[in-house]
Amino acid sequence: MSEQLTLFDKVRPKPEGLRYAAEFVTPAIEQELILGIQTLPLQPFHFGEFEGKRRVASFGFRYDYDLRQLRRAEPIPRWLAEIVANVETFGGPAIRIQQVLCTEYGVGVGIGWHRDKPHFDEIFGLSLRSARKFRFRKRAGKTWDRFTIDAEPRSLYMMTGASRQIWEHSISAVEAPRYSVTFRTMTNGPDPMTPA
Ligand SMILES: O=C(O)CCC(=O)C(=O)O
Repeated sequence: MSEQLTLFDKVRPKPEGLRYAAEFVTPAIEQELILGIQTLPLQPFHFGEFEGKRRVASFGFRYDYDLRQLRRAEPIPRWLAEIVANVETFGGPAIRIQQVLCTEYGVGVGIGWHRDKPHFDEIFGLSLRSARKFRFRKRAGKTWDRFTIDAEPRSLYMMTGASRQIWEHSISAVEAPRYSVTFRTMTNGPDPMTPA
Protein backbone atom coordinates (compact mmCIF):
# COMPACT_ATOMS: atom_id res chain seq x y z
CA MET A 1 0.00 0.00 0.00
CA SER A 2 1.24 3.52 -0.64
CA GLU A 3 0.19 6.93 0.57
CA GLN A 4 0.12 9.30 -2.37
CA LEU A 5 -0.08 13.03 -2.88
CA THR A 6 -1.43 14.05 -6.26
CA LEU A 7 -0.47 17.33 -7.96
CA PHE A 8 -3.89 18.66 -6.93
CA ASP A 9 -3.10 17.91 -3.27
CA LYS A 10 -0.02 20.11 -3.47
CA VAL A 11 -1.94 23.06 -4.90
CA ARG A 12 -4.74 23.01 -2.33
CA PRO A 13 -3.91 22.28 1.29
CA LYS A 14 -5.28 18.92 2.34
CA PRO A 15 -7.79 18.85 5.23
CA GLU A 16 -5.84 18.19 8.41
CA GLY A 17 -6.16 14.57 9.55
CA LEU A 18 -6.93 13.14 6.09
CA ARG A 19 -4.83 10.21 4.85
CA TYR A 20 -5.17 8.22 1.63
CA ALA A 21 -3.58 4.90 0.73
CA ALA A 22 -3.78 3.54 -2.82
CA GLU A 23 -3.98 -0.25 -3.34
CA PHE A 24 -4.78 -0.95 0.31
CA VAL A 25 -6.13 -4.37 -0.72
CA THR A 26 -5.21 -6.67 -3.60
CA PRO A 27 -7.62 -7.27 -6.53
CA ALA A 28 -8.25 -10.79 -5.12
CA ILE A 29 -9.26 -9.45 -1.68
CA GLU A 30 -11.35 -6.77 -3.38
CA GLN A 31 -13.26 -9.49 -5.23
CA GLU A 32 -13.79 -11.48 -2.01
CA LEU A 33 -15.10 -8.40 -0.21
CA ILE A 34 -17.48 -7.52 -3.05
CA LEU A 35 -18.85 -11.08 -3.06
CA GLY A 36 -19.25 -10.90 0.74
CA ILE A 37 -21.17 -7.62 0.50
CA GLN A 38 -23.38 -8.98 -2.29
CA THR A 39 -24.47 -11.85 -0.05
CA LEU A 40 -25.54 -9.50 2.79
CA PRO A 41 -29.22 -8.62 3.33
CA LEU A 42 -28.58 -5.04 2.18
CA GLN A 43 -31.38 -2.60 2.97
CA PRO A 44 -32.16 0.83 1.48
CA PHE A 45 -30.59 3.54 3.62
CA HIS A 46 -33.30 5.21 5.73
CA PHE A 47 -32.90 8.84 6.68
CA GLY A 48 -36.03 9.76 8.66
CA GLU A 49 -38.90 9.62 6.21
CA PHE A 50 -36.54 9.54 3.23
CA GLU A 51 -35.19 6.42 1.60
CA GLY A 52 -31.72 6.75 0.09
CA LYS A 53 -30.94 4.93 -3.14
CA ARG A 54 -27.84 3.30 -1.71
CA ARG A 55 -28.19 -0.06 0.09
CA VAL A 56 -26.41 -0.72 3.35
CA ALA A 57 -25.68 -3.24 6.12
CA SER A 58 -24.35 -2.13 9.54
CA PHE A 59 -22.39 -4.18 12.02
CA GLY A 60 -21.45 -3.50 15.64
CA PHE A 61 -23.66 -0.42 15.90
CA ARG A 62 -26.02 1.48 13.65
CA TYR A 63 -27.46 4.94 13.89
CA ASP A 64 -31.28 4.89 13.75
CA TYR A 65 -32.40 8.09 12.00
CA ASP A 66 -36.06 7.56 13.00
CA LEU A 67 -35.28 7.23 16.72
CA ARG A 68 -32.20 9.50 16.49
CA GLN A 69 -30.34 6.95 18.57
CA LEU A 70 -27.38 4.66 18.35
CA ARG A 71 -28.52 1.02 18.33
CA ARG A 72 -26.62 -2.21 18.60
CA ALA A 73 -26.34 -4.21 15.37
CA GLU A 74 -25.17 -7.71 14.44
CA PRO A 75 -21.53 -8.36 15.39
CA ILE A 76 -18.89 -7.67 12.74
CA PRO A 77 -18.79 -10.90 10.65
CA ARG A 78 -15.69 -13.09 10.68
CA TRP A 79 -15.04 -12.58 6.95
CA LEU A 80 -14.37 -8.91 7.71
CA ALA A 81 -11.98 -9.63 10.63
CA GLU A 82 -8.77 -9.51 8.59
CA ILE A 83 -9.56 -6.26 6.82
CA VAL A 84 -10.66 -4.71 10.14
CA ALA A 85 -7.29 -5.72 11.67
CA ASN A 86 -5.41 -4.22 8.70
CA VAL A 87 -7.35 -0.96 8.97
CA GLU A 88 -6.57 -0.80 12.71
CA THR A 89 -2.86 -1.31 11.95
CA PHE A 90 -3.01 1.46 9.35
CA GLY A 91 -4.75 3.79 11.83
CA GLY A 92 -2.29 3.25 14.66
CA PRO A 93 -2.16 1.65 18.10
CA ALA A 94 -5.14 3.54 19.58
CA ILE A 95 -7.55 2.53 16.80
CA ARG A 96 -10.26 0.02 17.68
CA ILE A 97 -12.90 -0.42 14.98
CA GLN A 98 -16.32 -1.09 16.49
CA GLN A 99 -18.66 -0.24 13.65
CA VAL A 100 -18.64 -1.35 10.02
CA LEU A 101 -20.98 -0.17 7.29
CA CYS A 102 -21.11 -1.97 3.94
CA THR A 103 -22.63 0.13 1.15
CA GLU A 104 -23.68 -0.59 -2.42
CA TYR A 105 -24.05 2.35 -4.82
CA GLY A 106 -25.91 1.65 -8.06
CA VAL A 107 -25.26 3.78 -11.14
CA GLY A 108 -26.44 7.34 -10.53
CA VAL A 109 -26.33 7.03 -6.74
CA GLY A 110 -24.11 9.18 -4.52
CA ILE A 111 -24.13 10.61 -1.03
CA GLY A 112 -24.82 14.24 -0.13
CA TRP A 113 -22.80 16.64 2.01
CA HIS A 114 -22.57 15.51 5.62
CA ARG A 115 -20.39 14.85 8.62
CA ASP A 116 -20.74 11.45 10.29
CA LYS A 117 -22.71 11.26 13.54
CA PRO A 118 -20.78 12.36 16.65
CA HIS A 119 -21.18 8.88 18.19
CA PHE A 120 -18.47 7.82 15.76
CA ASP A 121 -14.91 9.07 16.01
CA GLU A 122 -12.25 8.13 13.44
CA ILE A 123 -13.59 7.12 10.02
CA PHE A 124 -11.93 4.89 7.41
CA GLY A 125 -13.37 4.09 3.98
CA LEU A 126 -12.38 1.32 1.58
CA SER A 127 -13.52 1.88 -2.03
CA LEU A 128 -14.29 -1.16 -4.18
CA ARG A 129 -14.92 -1.84 -7.88
CA SER A 130 -15.10 1.72 -9.28
CA ALA A 131 -13.37 5.07 -8.78
CA ARG A 132 -15.20 8.07 -7.43
CA LYS A 133 -14.39 11.64 -6.48
CA PHE A 134 -14.56 12.01 -2.72
CA ARG A 135 -15.19 15.70 -2.05
CA PHE A 136 -14.58 17.86 1.02
CA ARG A 137 -15.84 21.33 1.80
CA LYS A 138 -15.50 23.72 4.74
CA ARG A 139 -17.08 27.14 5.24
CA ALA A 140 -14.72 30.05 4.59
CA GLY A 141 -16.78 33.19 5.13
CA LYS A 142 -19.32 33.46 2.32
CA THR A 143 -17.62 30.79 0.26
CA TRP A 144 -16.21 27.28 0.73
CA ASP A 145 -12.75 25.80 0.92
CA ARG A 146 -12.86 22.67 -1.19
CA PHE A 147 -10.70 19.59 -1.63
CA THR A 148 -11.17 16.38 -3.62
CA ILE A 149 -9.49 13.01 -3.60
CA ASP A 150 -9.84 10.39 -6.32
CA ALA A 151 -11.04 7.42 -4.31
CA GLU A 152 -9.65 4.66 -6.55
CA PRO A 153 -10.83 1.06 -6.28
CA ARG A 154 -8.97 -0.78 -3.48
CA SER A 155 -7.91 2.49 -1.83
CA LEU A 156 -8.43 3.46 1.81
CA TYR A 157 -9.03 6.95 3.18
CA MET A 158 -8.84 7.88 6.85
CA MET A 159 -10.55 10.92 8.38
CA THR A 160 -9.51 12.19 11.78
CA GLY A 161 -9.13 15.67 13.28
CA ALA A 162 -10.42 18.56 11.18
CA SER A 163 -11.08 16.41 8.10
CA ARG A 164 -13.57 14.42 10.17
CA GLN A 165 -14.88 17.03 12.67
CA ILE A 166 -14.97 20.25 10.62
CA TRP A 167 -14.98 19.42 6.91
CA GLU A 168 -18.08 17.88 5.32
CA HIS A 169 -17.73 15.16 2.70
CA SER A 170 -19.82 13.87 -0.20
CA ILE A 171 -19.66 11.58 -3.22
CA SER A 172 -21.26 12.58 -6.52
CA ALA A 173 -23.44 10.11 -8.40
CA VAL A 174 -21.36 7.12 -9.44
CA GLU A 175 -21.02 6.21 -13.12
CA ALA A 176 -20.42 2.51 -12.45
CA PRO A 177 -21.51 0.33 -9.53
CA ARG A 178 -19.40 1.03 -6.44
CA TYR A 179 -19.09 -0.70 -3.10
CA SER A 180 -17.55 0.71 0.03
CA VAL A 181 -16.76 -0.51 3.50
CA THR A 182 -16.71 2.20 6.17
CA PHE A 183 -14.90 1.43 9.44
CA ARG A 184 -15.54 3.59 12.50
CA THR A 185 -14.25 3.87 16.05
CA MET A 186 -16.65 5.01 18.76
CA THR A 187 -16.40 8.37 20.50
CA ASN A 188 -17.27 6.92 23.93
CA GLY A 189 -14.89 3.97 23.75
CA PRO A 190 -15.70 0.27 24.18
CA ASP A 191 -19.32 0.75 25.34
CA PRO A 192 -20.77 3.80 23.62
CA MET A 193 -24.28 2.89 24.83
CA THR A 194 -23.27 3.84 28.38
CA PRO A 195 -23.12 7.61 28.80
CA ALA A 196 -19.62 8.75 29.82
O1 LIG B 1 -18.93 5.26 0.50
C1 LIG B 1 -18.10 5.95 1.08
O2 LIG B 1 -16.89 5.82 0.89
C2 LIG B 1 -18.56 7.05 2.04
C3 LIG B 1 -19.74 6.69 2.87
C4 LIG B 1 -20.13 7.79 3.81
O3 LIG B 1 -19.68 8.92 3.73
C5 LIG B 1 -21.12 7.50 4.86
O4 LIG B 1 -21.73 6.42 4.83
O5 LIG B 1 -21.32 8.36 5.75
